Amino acid sequence: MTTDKRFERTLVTSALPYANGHIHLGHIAGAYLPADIYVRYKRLRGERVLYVGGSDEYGVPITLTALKEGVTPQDVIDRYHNAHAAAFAALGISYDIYGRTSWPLHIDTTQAFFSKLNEGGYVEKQTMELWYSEQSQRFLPDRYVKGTCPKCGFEDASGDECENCGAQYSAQELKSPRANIPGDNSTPVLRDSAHWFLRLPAFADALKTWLDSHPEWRANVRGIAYGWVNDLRARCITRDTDWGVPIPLECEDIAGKRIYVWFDAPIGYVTNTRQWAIDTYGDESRWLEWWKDTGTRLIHFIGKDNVPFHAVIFPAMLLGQGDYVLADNVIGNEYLNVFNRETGKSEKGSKSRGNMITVRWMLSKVSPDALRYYLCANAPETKDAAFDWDEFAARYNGELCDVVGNFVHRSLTMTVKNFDNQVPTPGPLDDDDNALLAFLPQQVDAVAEALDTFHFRLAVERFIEIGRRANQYFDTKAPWVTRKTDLERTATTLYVCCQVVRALCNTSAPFFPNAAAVLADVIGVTLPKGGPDGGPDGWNAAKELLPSGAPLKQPVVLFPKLDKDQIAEWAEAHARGEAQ
Ligand code: B3M
Ligand code: ZN
Repeated sequence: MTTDKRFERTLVTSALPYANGHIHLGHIAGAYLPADIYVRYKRLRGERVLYVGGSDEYGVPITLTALKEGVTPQDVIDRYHNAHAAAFAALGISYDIYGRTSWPLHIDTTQAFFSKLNEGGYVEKQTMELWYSEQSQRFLPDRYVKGTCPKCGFEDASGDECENCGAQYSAQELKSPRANIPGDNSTPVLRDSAHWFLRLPAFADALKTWLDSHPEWRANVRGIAYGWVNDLRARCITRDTDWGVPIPLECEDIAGKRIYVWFDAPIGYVTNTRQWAIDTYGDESRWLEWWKDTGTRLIHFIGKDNVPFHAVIFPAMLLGQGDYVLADNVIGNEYLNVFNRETGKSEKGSKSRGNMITVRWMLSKVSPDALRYYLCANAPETKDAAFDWDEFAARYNGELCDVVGNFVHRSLTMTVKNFDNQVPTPGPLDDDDNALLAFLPQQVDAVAEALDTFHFRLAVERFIEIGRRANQYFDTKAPWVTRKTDLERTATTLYVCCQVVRALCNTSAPFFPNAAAVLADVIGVTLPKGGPDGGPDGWNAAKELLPSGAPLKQPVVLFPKLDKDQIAEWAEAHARGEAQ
């Protein structure tokens, strides 16, 4: 079958978004919705699964935001952490814990990681030349300095990386540097600063062996990972800043320095698992099996830009601990761009263009299920995709509403009305009936196969296909006609339709949790919750038949159609930059 018997439990993580701006649809399509669908599916199967997320609350951009706004970094992270948690909850992203890297427990986890690597000889001190502002009397890490990119000439490049061409370079290479602090655009000077580096080359062989053992990963992720592993260098894991986890060393050189955000952020997955064990069981040791028992299958869901950290650097950090599991898969998604109706072209979502659509804005207009449908059906799995209002309306209205919603509604309405609010008793089954009843369990397995292999677009397409086949059947059998002439035939047709509705109910739950819950109530089935301790199998229950005589409630519209004029209005508001 589809489930891997080697594993006793699945630990799923989604990238920790920076608490420095609102969650937008690009984030959701990449790291969050696919993970949530996967986790809900696993829970429904009754498998043990834990879903860990949280906010990434350190890093230089957060202190820059605070400086610009004249507030503290704590104010910034509180604001966005709360907004993130609310946006995820509204969309039904069902974390078992949504943590924070500013938690005191995270200092403990991060420092333990650092110390263990240091003791193993994997950390080395190097003195490097960095830009220093004499006016502000401070070093200028990352975006605190701007200048001209040495590779492409872009004039707004950061200290060690160009946002325009992606080039990475050392500080001295940056041309025409200037401080980038409110009130300080002075020309900085180069000064020596001591920093600590992770000796990545020491892990090259182990990383290669591990990557070689996973030919099943997506090609994009493997390509990026091998590119890095074949060219490993020691990487700086500290910064000149006071906003970050303190460096657990006793020497003068650590003054004014903290651990680099990309070192502590993935450790946040571990911290949040520890906190979850404390909150759930009052027993911290319950986190250990999820990270250290080889029966755990660890899966990271991320956007493409985070691949090096999850497929190379964090695994090296885990290897250096000696007793952690490594990821069994890293699902790196491409980007969701934004379709511009004026130019007829897709463009990158960006703050300065004002073309981003935040989750909170979008969910003030449309239902979570509608948004989940479009972002899954149009997921940027193997290539970039784009958010396009017309396509959004066409696909949601034309597929989820017209195919699945309409089938469920018309068959349940006819059944309830003509058969006393019960699943009818069928007469003899003909070839059409048998064909559809045989198709259902096959298609439930086909949806499962797509989910097990992380093909979410295909999975939801196969789900819609159940509705398509059922509508063809309904039209062929025309129960609204036979009702007047042949009640037994009508009963048989609607009995078969009830079985389709039952299959749609359970299989829809990972994708459309709200509609699934409503429908389950109407047809009187239970959708097991599942979770970290496992539970009954509610996925294969989709293949069980609803017995004749089972009570049915009055159906409700599962997927209300979106109005064309309304869509046009929202699209215009978006074009005016109001969707931020
Ligand atoms: N915060 C970058 C991002 O949000 C970073 C991810 C951390 S995952 C441990 O894309
Ligand atoms: Zn450049």
